[in-house]
Amino acid sequence: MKISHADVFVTSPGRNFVTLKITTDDGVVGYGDATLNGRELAVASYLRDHVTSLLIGRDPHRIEDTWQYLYRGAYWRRGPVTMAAIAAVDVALWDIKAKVAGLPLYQLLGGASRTGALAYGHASGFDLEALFDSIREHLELGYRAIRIQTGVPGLDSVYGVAASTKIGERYDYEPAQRSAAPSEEQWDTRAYLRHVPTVFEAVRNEFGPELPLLHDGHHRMTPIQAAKLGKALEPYDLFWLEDCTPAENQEALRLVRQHTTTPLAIGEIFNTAFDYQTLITEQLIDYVRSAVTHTGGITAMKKLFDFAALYQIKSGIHGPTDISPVGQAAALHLDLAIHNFGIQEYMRHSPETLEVFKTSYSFTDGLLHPGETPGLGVEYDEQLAEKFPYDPAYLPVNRLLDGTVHDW
Ligand code: GCO
Ligand code: MG
Repeated sequence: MKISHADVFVTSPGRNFVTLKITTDDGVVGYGDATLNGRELAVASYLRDHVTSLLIGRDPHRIEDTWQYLYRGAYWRRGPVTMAAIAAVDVALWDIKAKVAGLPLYQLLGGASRTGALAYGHASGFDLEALFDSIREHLELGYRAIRIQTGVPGLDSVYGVAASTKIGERYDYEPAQRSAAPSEEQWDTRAYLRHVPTVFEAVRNEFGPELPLLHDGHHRMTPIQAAKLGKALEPYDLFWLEDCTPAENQEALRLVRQHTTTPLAIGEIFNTAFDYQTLITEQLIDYVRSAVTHTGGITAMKKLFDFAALYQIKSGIHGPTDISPVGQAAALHLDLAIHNFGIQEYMRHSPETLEVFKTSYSFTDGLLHPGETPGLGVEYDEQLAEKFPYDPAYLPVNRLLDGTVHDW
């Protein structure tokens, strides 16, 4: 068996996605997600201009060898563009291998360790009333764990707070405004730090102590600010506080950890296990947030989770709507199979996205399941995809009130 074709598709059914399709000489097709929000065309070019021709004629079953060939062979290692491209090849090859075996992919990863993957959804609202409506709507949909983001008094908009709280209306809200140039938002950390604990107090009073609640700090705090927030949120028993600092400086998490028992999750912008080395070996975090799509695919993620498991650190795979249904399906197969599963982010794609990508995963009583279709269980409708051409769209830029550019 040999790879005979490798094609890259860019489409925008509601938002932009990059998909790699690998075809074998006996007609088996595998898909991989190569979407990097706001930098989609860079990954498409990396694949088209530097990778697809290298794949032709290779044995699709040699997944580890192909991974090493692309990672080491390029000489230039790591980085989001490279690792998204490698991830797309890796996931497409796993899709092919599982289809040839006639098994859903999770069976090749060791089989199911659980009946389904606990998912969390994004509730948000600019004020408490809108937030409570959004939480209720998520509970009605069956979510058993919920991320909470709100507006901050004095700021006009905050990234992560949906323009409409109604799922389906403008639920697919990222970037906040889709436009050819990034929109600009304002930020005030002191106002945020004062406000967030009051929101969690109100949510606990309204919804009780049991519901697992999560919060995303989006890299906006310094270590001492993050320590202060983690400590202030302890009475509200968070499932996790995410991306409290820009964790390129892994050592910074020592300070946060010394001050708070609020569980910490980090890693959606990381792309290799090396980004976690100190965080994991010193047990400075509780959850690994990498996306399969941005961290080298299933091969690399399985190793990363096995490494994390040695330190009782669990998974919390990144699953926003800028991960395509192909990337989301890959995550669900891992979630079902690995022992140290924690939780899976699940934002739900728009109806247009789900017409282009036909999925076989399901969401029942708060649990996701990848389904029993051989392979990943996702089909890509090329003809329909062509009707949704690439639409330049950027994530926002954040500025402090004095104009200084800040993390968003
Ligand atoms: C999350 C994230 C996302 C990112 C987005 C950027 O926790 O889901 O923070 O919403 O901002 O994936 O492309
Ligand atoms: Mg996040």
